[in-house]
Amino acid sequence: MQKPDWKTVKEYQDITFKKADGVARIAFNRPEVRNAFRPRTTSELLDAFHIAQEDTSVGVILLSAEGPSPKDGVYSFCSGGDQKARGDQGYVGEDGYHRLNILDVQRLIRFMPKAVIAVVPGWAVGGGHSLHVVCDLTLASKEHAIFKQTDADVTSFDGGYGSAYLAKMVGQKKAREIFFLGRNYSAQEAYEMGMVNAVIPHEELEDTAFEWAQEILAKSPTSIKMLKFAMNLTDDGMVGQQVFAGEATRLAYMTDEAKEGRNAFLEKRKPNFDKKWIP
Ligand code: S0N
Repeated sequence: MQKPDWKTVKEYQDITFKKADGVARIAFNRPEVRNAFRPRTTSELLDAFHIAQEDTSVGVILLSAEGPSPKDGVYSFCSGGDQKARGDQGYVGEDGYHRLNILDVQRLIRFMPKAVIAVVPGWAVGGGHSLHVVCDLTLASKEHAIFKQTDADVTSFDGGYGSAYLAKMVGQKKAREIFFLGRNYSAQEAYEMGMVNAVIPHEELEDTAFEWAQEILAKSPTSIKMLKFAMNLTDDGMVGQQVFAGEATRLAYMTDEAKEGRNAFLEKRKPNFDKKWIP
């Protein structure tokens, strides 16, 4: 098994961000609160994901978590919105404004032109559960991963990808059970429902995620991007069409027709498209 030689890309307070051999690893780093996210965490995530998106040497992103908790040794992926950062009008940032922007993070993952793998070492709860749902693949620790939806316990609910897209993934009845009852599900149960790709012995989880990433990196980057956007399209409406069609336009730019269109305009003449209406 190839061992990654992780190098820090940028230092943050609430997350870590490393990369090795074409793989970026962005990880929650508040294990003492089960990796709950506060406004600072979400802005750091947005920054790191933007950097990973723009970095042409990165082809796959792992969304993982540091841990276990120094307090009690418990592992977690993410326990959702930090309830201690929640004022009477919502989650309060250090600037005093009510914001969380976790949905911006979800959209970045969803529209990321690269595969994003959720690596779940422990609790995936509330908004943390929704984040694994929106990732392209999920790998879970056999011994420690627990999947749970508490949104309806704390009146902080995700009515978008976290619930509606989950229902497409595991079926309507199961998704309603997950949200309405808020039970704990093991990695194996999550796998059987279809929301986890593989259940991995805890000690091998990170290396296995890196290995899956290497397998994806061996594929054609354009194919991975177009397949991801094609699979997103039907659930994302006009925005899904926009994202997919934008890539079709990018490919069209590479044709002789496109060069002729641009040159004709710049040279102030009529374009000669050498009309071949290829079937
Ligand atoms: C994760 C749980 C099940 C773990 O239980 P366990 O192992 O018994 O540990 P605890 O003793 O409960 O916790 C250990 C320490 O960690 C703190 N902590 C845990 N989770 C959080 C949290 N989410 N926020 C703040 N602190 C947390 C505990 O307080 C404890 O600390 P100490 O030792 O100091 O007491 C269990 O912990 C649990 O159920 N946690 C809460 C899970 C939860 O309800 N999360 C919020 C759910 N909602 C969202 O995430 C919504 C997200 C969102 O923001 C959003 C989504 C869609 C649309 C809009 C929004 C938006 O608001 O912007």
